[in-house]
Parts: sequence; C-alpha cells; structure tokens
Amino acid sequence: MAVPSFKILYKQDTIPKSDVTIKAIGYQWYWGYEYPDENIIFESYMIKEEDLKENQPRLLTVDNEVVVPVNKVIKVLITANDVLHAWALPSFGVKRDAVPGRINETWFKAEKVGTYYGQCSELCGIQHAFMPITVRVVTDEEYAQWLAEAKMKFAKEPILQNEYKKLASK
Ligand SMILES: [Cu+2]
Repeated sequence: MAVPSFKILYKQDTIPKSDVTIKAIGYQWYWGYEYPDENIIFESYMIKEEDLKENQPRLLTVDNEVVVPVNKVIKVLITANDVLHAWALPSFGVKRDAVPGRINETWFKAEKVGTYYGQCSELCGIQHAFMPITVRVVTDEEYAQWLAEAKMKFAKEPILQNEYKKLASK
C-alpha cells in the first residue's frame, strides 16, 4: 500500500472544532457510515476482484467511499455493531478500536486531495481482510456536489431515496 508522505495534524486526545462529522460502524464484514448532520447513511462493501475496474486496487476498493473535503477537520465517531473491529487509516495516522456499545472519537485533516485506503485492523472473523476503508478527499466544490447527491441517494428517509432512483432512471 502506497502511503503518501505529507504532514498531518493529529492528536488523539483533543478534537478541534470539526467541519464535518462522520460515524463509522463496523459490521461483520463491511463498514457502515453516517453523516449525522446531513441525514446520510450508507454501507461500504469491498468490490470483488472480478468486478474491479482498471487501476482499482484489489482488496481496498469499495462500492461507496467516504467523501470528505480537503483541509477540513473531520471528526470520526467509531463504533461496532457486532464484534470488535478497528477503523484504521495509516495515511492520516488514524487508528481507533470499534467497540460495540461504545463510541470512540478521532479526527483527521487531509491536506491533499486523493483516495486513501485503510483496513479493519482488529481480527474480527473470517472475512476480516475484506472490509477495507476508502476515503476520497475532494475539493470544497466537489464535496458540495457529492453532498447534494448523497443527501438523496443515501438519505435516511426512504422516500428521498425513491425520489433519487426515479431521477436517476430518467
Ligand atoms: Cu472488522
């Protein structure tokens, strides 16, 4: 895994005022994500090898990536639904246990746009190695665009998701 070398602001104990909050929930064997302030909820599954497109790394590519804006403080709330998992993103110096019934917090601030990969780093069962973490860091404009679509596509309210499907099928 290529780890880009760039400076990250990282201190586990103090979480600065965050611009975006995301919640990561470990399941056997995938990650679920919520953007609690945006009413967004989705699941993130690894893409199987036979379904990868060109240049997509095996074991690390997911169907729905976490998308965050560059140069912003991202707070991550981390928990698990079933057994212990761990949300780890080495490029950002982030690694926190995902514990059922508890919420751990961390944060990061990515200073370069790009796609960053991590993996569950707690042995959580036979498919432990197949629940990657993929974060796409984008510009403010791209984030606003993604957010507008995600608010329908991944809406907590099923009625909005249905509207999205209708629009998308036109
Ligand atoms: Cu896991």
